[in-house]
Amino acid sequence: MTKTWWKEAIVYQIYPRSFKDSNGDGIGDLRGIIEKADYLAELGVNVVWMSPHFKSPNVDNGYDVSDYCDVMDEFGTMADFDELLAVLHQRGIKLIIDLVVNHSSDQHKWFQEAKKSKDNPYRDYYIWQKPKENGDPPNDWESYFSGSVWELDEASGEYYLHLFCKEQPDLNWENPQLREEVYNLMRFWLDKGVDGFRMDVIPLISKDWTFPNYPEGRFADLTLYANGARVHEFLQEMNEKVLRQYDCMTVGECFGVFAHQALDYIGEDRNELQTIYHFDHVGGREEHNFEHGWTEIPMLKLKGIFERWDFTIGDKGWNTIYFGNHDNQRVVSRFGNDTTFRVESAKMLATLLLTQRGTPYIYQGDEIGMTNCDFKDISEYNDVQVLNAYKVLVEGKGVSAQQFLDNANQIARDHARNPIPWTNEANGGFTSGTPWLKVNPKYPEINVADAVADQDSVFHYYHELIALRKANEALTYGAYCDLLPNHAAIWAYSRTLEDKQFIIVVNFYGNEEALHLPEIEGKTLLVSNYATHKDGSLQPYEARIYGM
Ligand code: TEU
Ligand code: CA
Repeated sequence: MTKTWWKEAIVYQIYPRSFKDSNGDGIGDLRGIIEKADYLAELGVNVVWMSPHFKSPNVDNGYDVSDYCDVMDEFGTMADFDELLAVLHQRGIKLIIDLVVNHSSDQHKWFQEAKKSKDNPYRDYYIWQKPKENGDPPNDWESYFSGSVWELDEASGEYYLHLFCKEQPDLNWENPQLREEVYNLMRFWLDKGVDGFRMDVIPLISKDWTFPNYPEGRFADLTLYANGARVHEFLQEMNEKVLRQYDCMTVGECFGVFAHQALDYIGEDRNELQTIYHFDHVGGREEHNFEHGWTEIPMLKLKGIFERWDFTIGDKGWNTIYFGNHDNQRVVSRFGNDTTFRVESAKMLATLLLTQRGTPYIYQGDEIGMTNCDFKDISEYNDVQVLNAYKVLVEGKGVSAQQFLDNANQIARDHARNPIPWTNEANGGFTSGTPWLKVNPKYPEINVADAVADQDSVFHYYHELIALRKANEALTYGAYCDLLPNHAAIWAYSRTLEDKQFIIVVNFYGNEEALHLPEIEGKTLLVSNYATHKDGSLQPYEARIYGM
């Protein structure tokens, strides 16, 4: 297997709106990230993925782009961006940015033009369909953000497609001119020196132009939009015309791509993307919605998913490891225990994140063990996903408001978007003004300054593991082997490269567990989230890393 920097990457995801506000308007910005560049260097990460920083009316917080080659007003200027890139590069940190080209904002010049008339040159940049005879939309598809995917444009009498909200019209990738526009904007950023792209919902760019209704039994199965007939042709073209010309990293957000399809995107012989990330362990809409809530995934199933992806990709491609991002709840609240064992379980999850085969992604705030926030009322949320769902389910369908709020308080994306508490001062030191989204009220006890000051904190554990991974190729490239595949509470595996081996053992739950693992005999305990250990058992959420 070839060794490359992006396989050795330890990625830190920044959601700029929530990271650090530098000018008191309550919104995180690029200068705020510049202020904290030393913090990122201290943590030890070597790649930052920054969520969208482009001009946007912010219906979906930047995932609705109105100018791909300019900076969002609230975030600063192009000069700030250039400085941020330089400041990161000076610290040995590469920067990958978001590429959101399944859809644009309805405020983008292209869409504004497209709406003007059916023969406007930009009309075909989007996806228009005539109504059915009775005036209904072309089919029964549902949007990721509730309601039909079709919005009627009164002036022309045609519907346009939007898989997300109506302010995010889908772009028409069948149009070669649109594709050239995308390649040009990619070159614009690459020529500035950015180191690659995280590609938003990239498997959705090729549509089924027959626009069939959902097949029987799969109503509102949103994975059906993925892997369209021409997606690989488009990605190969993008690779040939742009990506191949640069030493850059790509990671596709691959909702609707299952393990058996992964190598079609990332196989080293495919010339498409380098890496993708899947949703198997974070759930689709069936397991995870505002009406019925959320089903916890048993660890046995969880490690099965990781094993399957590792095995399927093998040495023909490269995997991605993550437990959370800006679209999910906080990892310690979701997979760990955010009350009694917050610190222990956050460290246990860090252990799993940073010792598997595949590029790990740390989501901002997880390195200090941030928890979900307590959202009490619909007015406390900002995310269009939860607000739209409230309208459709509570105001439209009669779902009880309390039931909705209980579910939202577990799964809403805003849990990951609460501002980072930098200190124990007012608003966690995130802003001197009024934060755009509530600061988690736990900031007096969970904040960066305290975590950095405390040698036993989650922060220092992340720091230690990052350093260990960087110093040991076996933790990056070593083969993964599950040592207790049938154990329902203990996740234990080896990572082996030539004559180097690490054994990782974690107790995923809060009960003490008996441990029989001959593989650790005679090995040295290198890292653990507990100061003292018992021979034949693991304490709640205990994690250990053994080496030679
Ligand atoms: O996410 C796509 C996506 O599938 C999620 O919005 C999904 O619906 C959600 O995780 C389920 O809870 C990407 C971005 O990451 C997201 O922030 C954007 O809102 C979305 O695309 C549209 O651009
Ligand atoms: Ca600001």
